[in-house]
Amino acid sequence: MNTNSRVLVLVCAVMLVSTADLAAQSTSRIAGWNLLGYYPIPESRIPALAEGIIRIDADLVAVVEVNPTRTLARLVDALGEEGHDYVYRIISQPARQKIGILFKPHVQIADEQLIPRSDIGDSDNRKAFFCRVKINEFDFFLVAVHLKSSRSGSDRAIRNRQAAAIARFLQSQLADSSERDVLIVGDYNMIPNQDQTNFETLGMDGYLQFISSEELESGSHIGRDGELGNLLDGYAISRDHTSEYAPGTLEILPLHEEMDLTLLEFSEQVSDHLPLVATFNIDRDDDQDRFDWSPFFARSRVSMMLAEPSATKQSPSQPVAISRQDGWTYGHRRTCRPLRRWCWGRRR
Ligand SMILES: [Ca+2]
Ligand SMILES: [Ca+2]
Repeated sequence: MNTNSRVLVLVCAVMLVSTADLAAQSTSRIAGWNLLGYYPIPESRIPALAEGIIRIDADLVAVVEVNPTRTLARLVDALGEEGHDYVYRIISQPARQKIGILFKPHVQIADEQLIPRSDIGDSDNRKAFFCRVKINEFDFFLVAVHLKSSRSGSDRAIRNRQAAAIARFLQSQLADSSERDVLIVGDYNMIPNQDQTNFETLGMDGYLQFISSEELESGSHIGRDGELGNLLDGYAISRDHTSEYAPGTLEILPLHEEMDLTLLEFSEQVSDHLPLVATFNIDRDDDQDRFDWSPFFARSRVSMMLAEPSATKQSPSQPVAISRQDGWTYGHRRTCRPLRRWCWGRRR
C-alpha cells in the first residue's frame, strides 16, 4: 500500500469513527459567546477562554470579539492540549473585532461568508458571519452577529440598518433553498423591550422567534461593578420550523460559578459576557433540505481563516495565509493535525 492509500484509509477510518459517535448523539448544544476582545486578547487569557469553551461543551460556539484573528488558532491549540478537538472558521474583515465559529470535528460546515452590507458600509461596524451547518440530521442557516453597541437613537438606527441587511440576505437564502431553519446567535447589543424596532427588523416579520427575549430573565453582560447588567446577547430560531429546539433549554451559562470565580473576577480574567447555550434534537429535521453536503464533509474538519472575496489586502495581523484561486485562504499550519495536513496537502 503506497503512502497516499494509507492516508486515505486513515481518513476513512477517522470519518467512520466520527460518524459512529454522531449516530449515538441525539441532542446538540449550540452556543454564542463574546470573548471580550475590544482590546487584543492577551496570551495569558487563552487558557481561561479554553476552559470556558470546554465547560460550555457545545458542538458549535459562535464567538464574537475575536481580536486578534489568530485568537481562534491559539484557542484550538490550547483546547487540543487539553484533549478537546475543535475546529475553527473565521473570515477576515476590516473591523477590529472579528466573528468566527468553533466547532467539534463531526459538525459539517459550508458556504461560510460575511453578510454583504451588514456593516452598512462602515468598516468600524462588524459584518455578520453566515454559514450552513449540519449536525447529524439537523441542518440550518447560522448567523453569528455582533451588532452596533450603545443606546442613542443614532446607534439604534445603525443597528436597524444592519438588521435589515441581515434580514434581506436571509430572505434571499430562504428563497433559493428548501432550508427553513435559521439560528441567529451572538451579541445583538439589543435589549428586549428597549430595542423593539431592531428586533422586528431582524425578525423578518415574525419568521424568527427570539427565544432569548422570551425565556431568559437575567442579563448576560457583566458591568464594571461586577453585577449582571443587560441581556445584550440574543438567540433566535425559526418560529414555525425549528421544532428541533428543545423548549426551555436556552440558558445563560453561569460559567463564573463553574470556574469558581466571582462575576467581577470572571469579567477581568475571562470575559465580560456569559455564554448563551441551547439544546436541539438532531436525530430528525422537519424541513427536508436537499443541500448536497458530500463535498463539504472532509473540508469541515480543517481549521480555516478565510478572506472576504472582495478583500484585496490582507491585514498585517493575520497569520501566515495563502490565498487560493478558489477564493479560500488556508492558514495557520501549526494547527494542522494529521487529518488536516492531508486536507491541506490535497487543497494545495
Ligand atoms: Ca433544516
Ligand atoms: Ca427544522
